Amino acid sequence: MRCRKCGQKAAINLHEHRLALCKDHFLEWLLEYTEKTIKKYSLADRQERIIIAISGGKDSLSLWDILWRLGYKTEGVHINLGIDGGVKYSDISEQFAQKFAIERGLALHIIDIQEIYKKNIHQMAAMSSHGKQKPCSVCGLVKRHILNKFALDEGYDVLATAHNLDDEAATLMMNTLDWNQELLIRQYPFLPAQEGFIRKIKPFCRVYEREAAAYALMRGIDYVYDECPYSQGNPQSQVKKILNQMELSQPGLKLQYYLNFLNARKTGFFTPASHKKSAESGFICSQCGQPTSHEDRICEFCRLISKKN
Ligand code: Q46
Ligand code: ZN
Ligand code: ZN
Repeated sequence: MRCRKCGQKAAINLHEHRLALCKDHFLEWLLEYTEKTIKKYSLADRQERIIIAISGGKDSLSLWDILWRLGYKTEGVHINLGIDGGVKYSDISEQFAQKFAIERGLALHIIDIQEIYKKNIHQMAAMSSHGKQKPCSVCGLVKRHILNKFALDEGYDVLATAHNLDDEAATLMMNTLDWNQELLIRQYPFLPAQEGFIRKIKPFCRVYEREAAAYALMRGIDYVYDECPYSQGNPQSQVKKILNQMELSQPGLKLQYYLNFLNARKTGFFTPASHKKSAESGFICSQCGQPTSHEDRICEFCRLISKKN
């Protein structure tokens, strides 16, 4: 297998694009492809201050490296959730994020929830009826709240997350399995700013997880290899396995599935106009100032952290 651009031995075969590339041309290609995604969906421009959510994994560090190389104004924010899982998962993730930022002279902000809220994510989850078995839904709520608050308080223009195509396709499948209109409406490469919400973008939404991993390896980026100990067996990883099976016999299936959904939106399906009410709006939380759907004006996050053990 030869690189289509230079004829050297190919390092990766991008089946969905029918394109084989050597290491140098793949690194160049992923930068161009990410830039095309940013332009296609008008995600950001080079004057804007972008804050990127950095987990310390392959996706977020590859995304940061690419946006930095493309000349976007970026800083990173990492949330230490206090997850141990026998491998000191959170502390090691933080170390990889720090190392990456120091090597490139980039600013990384660390938010340690144990320092601020005196509880790690297990303890927060144990206080919620949603989190008794697994902390993921509480973890999602906490991360969304903290990232939004930090980005608004510090005056960034936009919050970027490294959700990749595998994440988006799995989310889409889960949202269609129960026809969750609220979530289908919100699923797009960007979410516009609203009162109390920063604009959010996903520049890797068309990038396969294996491509983000290949980029990190070929670029020599050190990242945390271990998955979060809670990721195994969660519904999203089960759906990912099914989609991976299907992709094996039909290369490009995930990309087509996601892009066809975006095309369907253009014709009016699952667009904000087709469904008027947003889930997280209506009232302002009296404690943190962020939007909430609760009439008593206390948002889900503030309810959670005010609970006693
Ligand atoms: S970090 Fe948090 Fe994920 Fe771990 S506890 Fe679940 S949600 S799996 S992306
Ligand atoms: Zn080449
Ligand atoms: Zn609140």
